[in-house]
Amino acid sequence: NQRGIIFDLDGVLTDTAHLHFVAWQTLAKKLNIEFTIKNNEELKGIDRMNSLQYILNLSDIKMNLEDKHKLCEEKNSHYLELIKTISSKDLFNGSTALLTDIKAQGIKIGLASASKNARLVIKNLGISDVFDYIADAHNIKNSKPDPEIFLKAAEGLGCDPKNCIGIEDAKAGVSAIKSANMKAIGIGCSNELSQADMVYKHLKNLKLESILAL
Ligand code: B16
Ligand code: MG
Repeated sequence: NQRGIIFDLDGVLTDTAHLHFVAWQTLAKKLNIEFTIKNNEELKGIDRMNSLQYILNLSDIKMNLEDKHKLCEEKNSHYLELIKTISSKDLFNGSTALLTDIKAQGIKIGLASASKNARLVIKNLGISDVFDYIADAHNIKNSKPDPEIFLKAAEGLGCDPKNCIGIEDAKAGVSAIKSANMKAIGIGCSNELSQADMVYKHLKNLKLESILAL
């Protein structure tokens, strides 16, 4: 009955959303598409290609797949430049304490991130060693809200999904956790994340005792 806690990365342990925003907005400007911070909210948890498609849908631009891949590459090179500056000081308050408490209880820790850059981000944050298993956009086929990434993480941890708890900041992510038959903790706005079993405004408000009481 091994227990596991599976973390989303962007928006749960650190805030890379503003860096994704800078990179997408630069690209949108080039295409003459207006892309706002509010639009960016919709991209949380959404993979790269689907994010580009969302932006193109704000205009009437039609594009072939090859060109879309080129634009994804371009956005990603910019994003890679931006995440070079990330370090442990970018971890959200409370993350290190929570991760340490979980480890001390012998509970497995997994990562379920839609980002292909997840390994690089956790390396820069200095928390690579914390994770017993990493599921990211490289080892799954269907993106959130499909449960695949959380199921993959549970399997990798050697845990039954019913003994796992997922933590997410995105609506699509919370849906993915619930479809995987796990308990879901939302980080952010309770109206937005109403599908979650409990919601905290910030990770620092979340304590291990509350997670285990779920
Ligand atoms: P990349 P998460 C997601 O990460 C981000 O929330 C989302 O905004 C981003 O588009 C996606 O990763 C893909 O990222 O272009 O780096 O592969 O929240 O699932 O950790
Ligand atoms: Mg997220």
